[in-house]
Amino acid sequence: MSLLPFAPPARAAALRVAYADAPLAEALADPRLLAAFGFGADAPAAHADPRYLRVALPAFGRAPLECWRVDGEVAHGRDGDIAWSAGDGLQFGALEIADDGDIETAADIGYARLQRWLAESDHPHPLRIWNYLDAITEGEDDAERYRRFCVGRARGIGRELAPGELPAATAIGHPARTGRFQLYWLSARSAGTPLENPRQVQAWRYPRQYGPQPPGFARALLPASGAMPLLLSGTAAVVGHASQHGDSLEAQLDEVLANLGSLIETARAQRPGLPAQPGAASQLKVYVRDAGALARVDALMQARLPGVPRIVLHGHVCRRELLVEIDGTHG
Ligand code: 3EB
Repeated sequence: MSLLPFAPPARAAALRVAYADAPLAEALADPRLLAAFGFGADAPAAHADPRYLRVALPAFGRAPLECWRVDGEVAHGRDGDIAWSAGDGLQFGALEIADDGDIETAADIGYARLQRWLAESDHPHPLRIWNYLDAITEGEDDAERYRRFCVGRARGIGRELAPGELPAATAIGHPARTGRFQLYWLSARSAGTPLENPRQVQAWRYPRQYGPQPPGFARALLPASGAMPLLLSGTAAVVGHASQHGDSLEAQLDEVLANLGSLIETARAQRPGLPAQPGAASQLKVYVRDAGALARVDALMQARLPGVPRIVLHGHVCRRELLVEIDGTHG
């Protein structure tokens, strides 16, 4: 055994995201798998292994598994209602809260639990958070469920987050009722850098017309480790703070792609090694409001970004007029 005079240099956390056409058991057999996600009704609903999570949004075609892998052995377990895994300076966690119609309370409970978990964790920095909830645009004006969700989320967090601590995020509605608010996240030992989009108003500065509580998320997050991809928040056809292009799905999709391009450009100012365009090293999840438009959106994505792995899902964006949203990873 050698006695090192200094601790070896900390290796940078490496997360690799891939969409894999592999059976779940094969993915879970990999000791470096941090998490695997199934989508739609064909995916297994649950698994004893806490690294597996199903997102019940219907998929266009047979969705692959989304696999997160790290460079190193992964530990995993359950702590009450939280399923978790950790390795290589990164932690995955997932939580579900019953939602009997009061999404404000469900979000409050979920985020209070998440804050407690992070505060006690050795991976205290949330880099990326996903929220899936029922009937996201049901209810009028400030009673709309997404707006109530934003109020409950802020109350559960319990303090104002500084712009420098905002995670990247997604909030999407289930087209069919599940009775559950699903919350999952990627957190890290090291904080990352939240990024904003120069084409968009910061979400946390949205004007009052969008609800009493502006949503607390950054448009993207650049992890501290150069071996990790850029984490892109749910991105819609919002320019400034306003939804664009009325009911033109194609124009909205092109605006979303312009927003993603702008985020990539912003990230490249700090990390020039990131690819300039979405490509084979990107993974995009495309959420489409109308089931009847799934095939068209898939074809448009194939035409615009033929080499980019994608999963097309039936899900509702948090403003009624928004027909499509994309999140993902890049680089
Ligand atoms: C938007 O640009 C679209 O409330 O966590 C995208 C990503 C959106 C995250 C959230 C909301 C959230 O405002 C909506």
